[in-house]
Amino acid sequence: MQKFMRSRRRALFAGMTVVTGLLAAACGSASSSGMSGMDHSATPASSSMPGMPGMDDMPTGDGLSAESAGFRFAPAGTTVPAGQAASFQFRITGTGGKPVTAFEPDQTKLMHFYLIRSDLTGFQHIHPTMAGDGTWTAPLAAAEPGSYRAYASFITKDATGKAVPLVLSRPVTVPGTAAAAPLPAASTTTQVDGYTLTLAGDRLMAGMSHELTVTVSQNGKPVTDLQPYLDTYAHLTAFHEGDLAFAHLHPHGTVNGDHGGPALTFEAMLPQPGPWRLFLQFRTGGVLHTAAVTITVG
Ligand SMILES: [Cu+2]
Repeated sequence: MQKFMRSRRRALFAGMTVVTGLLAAACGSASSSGMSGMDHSATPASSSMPGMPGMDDMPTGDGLSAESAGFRFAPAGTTVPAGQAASFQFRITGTGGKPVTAFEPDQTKLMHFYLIRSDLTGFQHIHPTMAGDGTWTAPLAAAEPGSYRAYASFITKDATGKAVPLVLSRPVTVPGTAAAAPLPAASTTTQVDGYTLTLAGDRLMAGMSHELTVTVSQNGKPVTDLQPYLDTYAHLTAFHEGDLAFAHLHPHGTVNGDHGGPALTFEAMLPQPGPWRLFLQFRTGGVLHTAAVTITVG
């Protein structure tokens, strides 16, 4: 059996077969060893390209700025109460601080909102609703105490009518005693709700585009009844350990009914080297599943 070291230099997906499933994304487990907070930031946030249309016009960059291309992520507050459902309100402001109310659908939604804790636990992916005045409300599930980052991913238009895809983010605090969970070791497999997901592909290098294949199985059999979720068979977001840089991995192919799987192919372009936590969401039988796995980018 292969052992997985969290080395940045080795090939992660080199055709290895791994049988061990492991997933422990629970908050508050064990001690806080080896966890780097948000202030650990050896990597500059300069790899983002604000306003640059990406593949399929999807938002690009590392998502670490609160402001880009004249647009700003403006939360009503940056503190969220611990341990209870809460509303997170924000606006996207443009020229002169005016709230933006015109957005373009991206993967069927006008706004995608994400929350992640500094130890890469506590993932939330929400589709907020917008009031007429441009105030978005995201219904958050209960969050454990800690330092978080909140991200707004959307497509709006500039003054010339050109589509501007953006991911903007800000730190958010959930008050209380925070117990950080150590990041699970890098792996090519993970499990959720009885499904096993296996990752395959070339060694991922920072800033380069790679194909990443995720194969879904259940009890050793290929799964072929994935249902569309947000116009795709799987939604994959990734967060970088330390600075919490954000990446959305673009799926290949089109959806055709409830027949997705077993193999899903993504275009993986992760802007920074080091450990990333991947959150892969897929739907079967009307239920949304969220799997998590750590990968290392060279
Ligand atoms: Cu979304």
